[in-house]
Amino acid sequence: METAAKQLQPWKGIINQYARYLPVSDATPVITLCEGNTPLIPATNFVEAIGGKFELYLKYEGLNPTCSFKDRGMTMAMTMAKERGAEVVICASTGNTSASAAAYATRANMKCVVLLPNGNIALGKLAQALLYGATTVAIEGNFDDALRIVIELGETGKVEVVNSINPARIEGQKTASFEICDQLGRAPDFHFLPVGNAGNITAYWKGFKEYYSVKKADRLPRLFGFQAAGAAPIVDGAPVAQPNTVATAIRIGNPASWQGANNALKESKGHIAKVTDAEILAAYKQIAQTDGVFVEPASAACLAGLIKCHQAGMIPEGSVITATMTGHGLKDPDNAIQNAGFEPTIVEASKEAVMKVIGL
Ligand code: AN7
Repeated sequence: METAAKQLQPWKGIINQYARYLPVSDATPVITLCEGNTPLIPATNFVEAIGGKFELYLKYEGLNPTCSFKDRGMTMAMTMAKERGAEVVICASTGNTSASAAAYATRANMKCVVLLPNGNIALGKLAQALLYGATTVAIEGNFDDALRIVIELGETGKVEVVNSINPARIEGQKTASFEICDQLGRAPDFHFLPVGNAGNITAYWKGFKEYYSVKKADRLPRLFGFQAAGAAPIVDGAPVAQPNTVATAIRIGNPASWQGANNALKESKGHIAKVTDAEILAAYKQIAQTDGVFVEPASAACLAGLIKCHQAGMIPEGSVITATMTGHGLKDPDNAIQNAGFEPTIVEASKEAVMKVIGL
């Protein structure tokens, strides 16, 4: 049916935009919330503040429909699930995957079950899963426990797993690399991103390689990934039994796409390192207060990493760097309020009282 929206809105989501690079056909029932097309924001003040002589662009994935990069993978996973006739989807999540799965399942008229680590989910993400109407199960364990249970449930054949072990997720998420190249008019020299379950670093590398192979990009970037110090299995070379970090999104001790991350790092001559919670929170505050970009702590992990790499002299002058800001800062209002360094000043409701407080 010809609809008014066809005229009004040129961007119809990542599957429509990049169909030729995705495993879809004209008959595929696309489940979309018009995700993707997120801005690539120059972070000039941040670069100046850290004394950098390079260009930094933030791929602000917090502006996706459920406010994280997960929507790129979820439009594909849910579309494939629908095409196969699935009725129930399930995922384990540190929060963002569950928010995205819940929203896309609703659009697909599918039932959605999400398993969350009890007490370790940012408030906004929990609010999303509940409001979109997912069956929300908080397990007394961590993300790794939840993912193990989800994989076991998937083996029953009664539910469709939409975690990034589902290859459709990686296919969707690789479109962020395409967009970066399209927006920059070239590929970056370095791409920085946080690493948790390692699906995204796997997907970005796949995307950059595919775009390079069809000559849509002129070079291959080096991928630089960062884990939180208390949840750094890939850096440490062994699973972490009790992962812990203020960046709950990446509180993961046994990443499902470990091999994919290793590949990306090796093939791109990349680098993976860990950053402390203090470094994450400092970068989190800095990018908000220098450039007005509000991200969640996990996203800031890669900026903390960039600061360290710059200080270690690892970034050549004139480099073009992109970094994925994986999730919106409003996902985690508790951390924002605790770490802003500012509090509202309460005064009586008069002009004089306000003038006194603001120093006029
Ligand atoms: C904001 O939602 O794993 O390395 O269950 O939410 O691809 O796992 C979230 C991961 C980075 C890490 N930043 O990406 C989940 C989940 C944010 C995230 C990551 C996540 P991956």
